[in-house]
Amino acid sequence: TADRTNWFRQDRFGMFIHFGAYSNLEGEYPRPDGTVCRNAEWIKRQCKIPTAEYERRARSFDPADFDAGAVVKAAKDAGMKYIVITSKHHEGYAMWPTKVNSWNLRDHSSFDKNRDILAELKRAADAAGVKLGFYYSIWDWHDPDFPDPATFPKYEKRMYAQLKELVDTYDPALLWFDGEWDTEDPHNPWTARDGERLEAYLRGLNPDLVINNRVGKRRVVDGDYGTPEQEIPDAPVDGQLWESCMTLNDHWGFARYDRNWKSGQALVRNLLATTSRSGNYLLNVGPDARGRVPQPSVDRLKEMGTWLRTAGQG
Ligand code: JFZ
Repeated sequence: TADRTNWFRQDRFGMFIHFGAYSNLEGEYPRPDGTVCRNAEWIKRQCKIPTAEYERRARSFDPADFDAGAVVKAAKDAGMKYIVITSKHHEGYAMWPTKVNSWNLRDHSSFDKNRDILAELKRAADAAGVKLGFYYSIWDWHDPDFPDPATFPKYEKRMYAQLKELVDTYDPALLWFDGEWDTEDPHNPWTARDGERLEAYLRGLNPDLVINNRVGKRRVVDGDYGTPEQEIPDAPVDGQLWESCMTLNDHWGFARYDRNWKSGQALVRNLLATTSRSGNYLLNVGPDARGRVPQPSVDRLKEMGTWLRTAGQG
């Protein structure tokens, strides 16, 4: 563990990217009755959007302005050393051309069929010396085999196949699991044993993969590091490595109505509070429907980088 997490202990500061079919709605679902339901990456669930309607809305998803070079530059200018992008969030939509199903950015969108944003990010990140990792949700709202314990093994097989695609195709440095928890959804069949098995499988694919603890149900013993969310703990739990993830405003995915941006000063304070307690800081941006990182996010990242480069010099 000590060896494979060396870079992670060094790098300290990363960019989280929440980007999916939900981004195409930009946080708003106009209901048939004329009211508007607001959410971000949970919009399908929270606004009870019927699957057929959600699929219809994903058809027009065309993030043509996604610019991997600009994303990596924004991260690098901020002082970030690694990037973790959602390869598949709870909605089940794959952001790469998976062969496992057609619920993905190549086969179910209006996006250029020759583009692959994960490949673009990988290339740009490699060129800039920035590491790339993937968020992957175990919980899947789209796959009909997920919620039924009788069919769950079929889903699990597809999940393993998708993860193998990700590891083989993009050689990620890190995997960030999520959706392993017991939610209000009584149908999350993920067990402690499933987590152990998955982690062992991934270690077999690539022993250097850094994996977060949400791969399993046991939090402290599963994976390489803990993941407190939107909070900075006082001290590590049981000596475990940890990484605190936070957003720049109040949402992970893009929400056009959310202008509650944290100040550059507050962000620097959070970064220092985290790193001074031996934690990593993973700070989120949510690109819009066209794939652009919102300007207020870019501005704040720039401010952080400027502060980091000039602190104590002025
Ligand atoms: C999850 C997702 O549901 C959310 O959309 C986002 O991706 C975030 C980074 O992760 O939300 C969580 C996950 C774990 C906890 C709470 C919210 N938790 O452990 O308390």
